[in-house]
Amino acid sequence: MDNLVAIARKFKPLEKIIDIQEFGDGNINDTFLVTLESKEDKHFILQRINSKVFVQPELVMLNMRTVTEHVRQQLKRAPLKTGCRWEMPQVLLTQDERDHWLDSYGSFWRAISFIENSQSFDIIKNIKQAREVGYALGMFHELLSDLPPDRLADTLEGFHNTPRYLRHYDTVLSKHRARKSPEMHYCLQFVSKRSVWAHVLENARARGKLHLRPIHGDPKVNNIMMDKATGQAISIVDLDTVKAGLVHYDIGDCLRSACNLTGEESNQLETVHFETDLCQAILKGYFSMANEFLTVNDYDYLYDAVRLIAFELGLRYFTDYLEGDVYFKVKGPEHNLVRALGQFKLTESIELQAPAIRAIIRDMR
Ligand code: GN1
Ligand code: MG
Repeated sequence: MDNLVAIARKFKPLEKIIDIQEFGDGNINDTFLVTLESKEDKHFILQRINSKVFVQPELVMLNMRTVTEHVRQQLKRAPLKTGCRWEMPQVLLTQDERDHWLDSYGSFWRAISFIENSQSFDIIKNIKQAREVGYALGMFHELLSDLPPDRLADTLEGFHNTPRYLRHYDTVLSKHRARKSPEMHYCLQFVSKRSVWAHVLENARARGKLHLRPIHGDPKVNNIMMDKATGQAISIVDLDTVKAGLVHYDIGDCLRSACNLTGEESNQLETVHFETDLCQAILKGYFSMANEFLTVNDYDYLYDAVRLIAFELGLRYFTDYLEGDVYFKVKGPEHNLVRALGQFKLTESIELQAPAIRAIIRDMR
């Protein structure tokens, strides 16, 4: 704690720190909420970046600053309607104006503003919230739609490139010698049956049907902040994976996380189900903002996107389980296996409801 206070002071040397608590349940970085005595900005977020995952964390900061500055300029040019609140998390600087601080162990620390009077949810409570979640992602894409994607550094090579995850999985599997449980056999078969289809988005990109744009990379439901008083979505946080990608990765990730009322950390695998009414509300919210920049081809791949990102996350969890939990933080030896099974059940539920999901997407055009 003393150490954390000293680190927090690097970013707010003049304010009295009254509390520091672990915050959220991110799978990669270590996150803390710092409470200040100050009357205005009472909180900020302090994070230690996992530099095994983000090997050039200074580029992560650069991307964050590029994106937040772009949105600031954009909102200055075209302010939102009155009554609409939209905030971007801001990078806080140290006294000597750096966007991070390296401690004596070489850990990379950074501080981000906290969106006051807001909350996020791991599991959506109603249709109105679903619409707000979609609206937030649409707003984010819309605000960045004129930022050239090559202005953003590639901070995580291969992120959401499913064929690349499959290649890594094959390598890991070829070295795996331990006995395989029935659950593992289920996962092995599950992946093998879908490994050809899993190239769908990257193939479309290679054929020039889909194009790179600035994306969030991790717009899961609990990264969307809602105003505590109005319930309106007002921000999307966790900008670590902002970089060039397909908007399909974002739409797929948002839907796979928000339409699963069991949540991705539950072991109640038999209740995992993809909720199409939530999917419809999220897409309505999304398209209320994001109609302008999408092409006909973009719509054609939306069903595959939601199926693929659920499958891909299952594959990433399962690979990490086989590899000995080297990427995602875990609470026990079977944690990544249970998470993988959850995402594969969700993929199955999406597949079983394909006609309904495709019809919902068709109605959005
Ligand atoms: C990781 O750490 P967190 O929770 O923000 C992961 C995402 C996954 C997510 C699943 C850089 O995000 O891709 O969808 O876990 N982030 C990275 O909960 O791999
Ligand atoms: Mg994240």
